[in-house]
Amino acid sequence: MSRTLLFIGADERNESWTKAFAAVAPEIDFRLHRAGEDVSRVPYCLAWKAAAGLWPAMRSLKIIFGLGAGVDRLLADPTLPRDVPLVRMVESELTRGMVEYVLWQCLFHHRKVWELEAAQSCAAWRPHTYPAPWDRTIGIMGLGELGAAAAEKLVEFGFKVRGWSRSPKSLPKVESFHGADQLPAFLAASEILVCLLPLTPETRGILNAALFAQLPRGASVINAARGGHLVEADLSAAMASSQVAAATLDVFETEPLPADHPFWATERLYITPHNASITDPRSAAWRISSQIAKFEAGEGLENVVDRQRGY
Ligand code: NDP
Ligand code: OXD
Repeated sequence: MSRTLLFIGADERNESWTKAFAAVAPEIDFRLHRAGEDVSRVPYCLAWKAAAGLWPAMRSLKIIFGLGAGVDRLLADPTLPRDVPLVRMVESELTRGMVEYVLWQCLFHHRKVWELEAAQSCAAWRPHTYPAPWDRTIGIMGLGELGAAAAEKLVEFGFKVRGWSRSPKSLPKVESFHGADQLPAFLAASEILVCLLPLTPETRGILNAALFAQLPRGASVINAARGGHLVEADLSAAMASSQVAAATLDVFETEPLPADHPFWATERLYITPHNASITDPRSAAWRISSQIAKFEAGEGLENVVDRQRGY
């Protein structure tokens, strides 16, 4: 069987991916996609999104590997083959990077760094107090690959951690909530709310006015999942009324965030450019090549997206 893996990435990291596969998985015939080439016999591809007409042209596909942990963009394409397994990205460096981001931002909001910024801007020596981590509750929406790893790290730091997922979970020292019925109870004590949900029809727009109103007054919101989770105007209103004191957003409905977007100038709203975590080509090449080897040996694939659930 041909082991061609077509890379449909179209980003400035093409060279890193080529080098990673050459170093880690030389048995894979890794090729960068070129417009107009014959793709009818390609068995494997690694994609973030494909140009119009490309999916139907790939008639021999056996596995589609998603370049990201989130597959909402791929699933939104009605031409994506429905009968080919879609494997999302799960790799140790992507998880480590997200844990680092969540810890960094939770500590930032826990210590209310904006108070220091305000004091420094007028050369004022103004020591402010903050609770111990065990008196601070962090709520994580989504207790999957990334949310569970982030929760574990926050627990290690001594925070009170609670998580919300679709199905019940049992994680050491994490108070778990699940389903729509338990969302209000989960939110009621979440002083720092972290969103690590996949974007699905059920979760689109979940970070909205009704949700912000259920948080403790002066809460912080961190969205590292997808821009589509957030109703932007609702966050602006919640921050204007101080119901939400501060926020960090890594993801946006429109990316790059337009230069004239009001978020750039919103006080206590911190922006990172969708780089909370980044897939590592070497670690990903290793994961993908081992999945291909297992698949060819007749073994099952891991991290296959459930098309019904949308993640
Ligand atoms: P997983 O699929 O492993 O986890 C998803 C979690 O969300 C699960 O716990 C799932 O519940 C829960 N969930 C899904 N739908 C609902 C719902 N309707 N109500 C309650 N809980 C729900 O995903 P990952 O942890 O790997 O990734 C999460 C997201 O992070 C990705 O989809 C992507 O959008 C984003 N991401 C962002 C990056 C960035 O740089 N900003 C980098 C990587 C990912 P259950 O466990 O019960 O199924
Ligand atoms: C992802 C991302 O989903 O980088 O992996 O956003």
